[in-house]
Amino acid sequence: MPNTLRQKKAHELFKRYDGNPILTPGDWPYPANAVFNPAAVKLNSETLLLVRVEDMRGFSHFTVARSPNGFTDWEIDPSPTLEANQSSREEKWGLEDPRIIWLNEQKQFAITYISFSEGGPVVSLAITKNFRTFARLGALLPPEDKDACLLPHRFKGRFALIHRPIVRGEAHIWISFSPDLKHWGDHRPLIMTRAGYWDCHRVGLACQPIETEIGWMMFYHGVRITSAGAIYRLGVALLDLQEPWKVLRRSNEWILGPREIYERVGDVDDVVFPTGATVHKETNQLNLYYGAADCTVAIATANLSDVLDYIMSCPEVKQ
Ligand code: BMA
Repeated sequence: MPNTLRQKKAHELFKRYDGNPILTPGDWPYPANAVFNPAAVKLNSETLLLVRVEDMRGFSHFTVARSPNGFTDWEIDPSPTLEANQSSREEKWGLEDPRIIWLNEQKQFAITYISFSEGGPVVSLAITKNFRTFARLGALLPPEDKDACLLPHRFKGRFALIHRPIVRGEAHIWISFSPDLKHWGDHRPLIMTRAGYWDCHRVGLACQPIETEIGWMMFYHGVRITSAGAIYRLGVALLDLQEPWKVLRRSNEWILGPREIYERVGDVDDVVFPTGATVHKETNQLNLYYGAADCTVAIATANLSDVLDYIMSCPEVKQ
């Protein structure tokens, strides 16, 4: 049963916060060119963002920003929280686009992020209990690969990683499996680009997948390249809860796209790029954190049941 009288349309699901953008380079305690594409997690009654910060050389690192309500009063670490080890070839050109999940078995947070190596972007993993000290577990798969997140537990004995390798120049979302978080295999395509649609050129995971009663709610970004450049928009799919390599539903329409000036104009125009979300059970609210035009952090909120109703109205996927 829909929870509202009229089911919301794709573009009505998310409401942008009036105070957007919530974090800008001007808020930063040290010089920064851009602050964007943050991972998000709830930690002790606070919202913690691990924000990608681009320095004045064009290299990125991560800095923690904490807020009591997820919207305002951000307390930003005074210096970078997690930086690239630039003497390693793997991290030579910085760290980008983190996603966070809680690993049930390890009882630690897992951060999947991109190390920009000399050979291209690689998916890397670090774990932490407190976002102060981190254990780096290294690169998981060879370049070129981006937009990755682990799922929080094993499936039939194996961990699962959603990621976006470039294969023969094509950019589809894949899922891979590992017995130990180190050796990855059984790679399978999950969500493919769609000729003609808004997501025809590239797709990639957006925020961490969200576990619901009816499946994993998986937001993803889709790219169309136009004569004026690329447009990054957001879509949603539903993965099977026990067998997440099965896609159950996928939206035909995008649900959030560049519209406001802070999304339309920046270092890279026309980009909404969600990389983190928090779910607030008391209010059934989903807070989606996204990079806007590769410059600032913005937030849009949705009612979780509205999104689920919407996904269930989307076409079933035949695999
Ligand atoms: C993607 C990533 C993101 C970036 C986006 C838009 O490929 O590199 O970090 O926000 O492009 O420029």
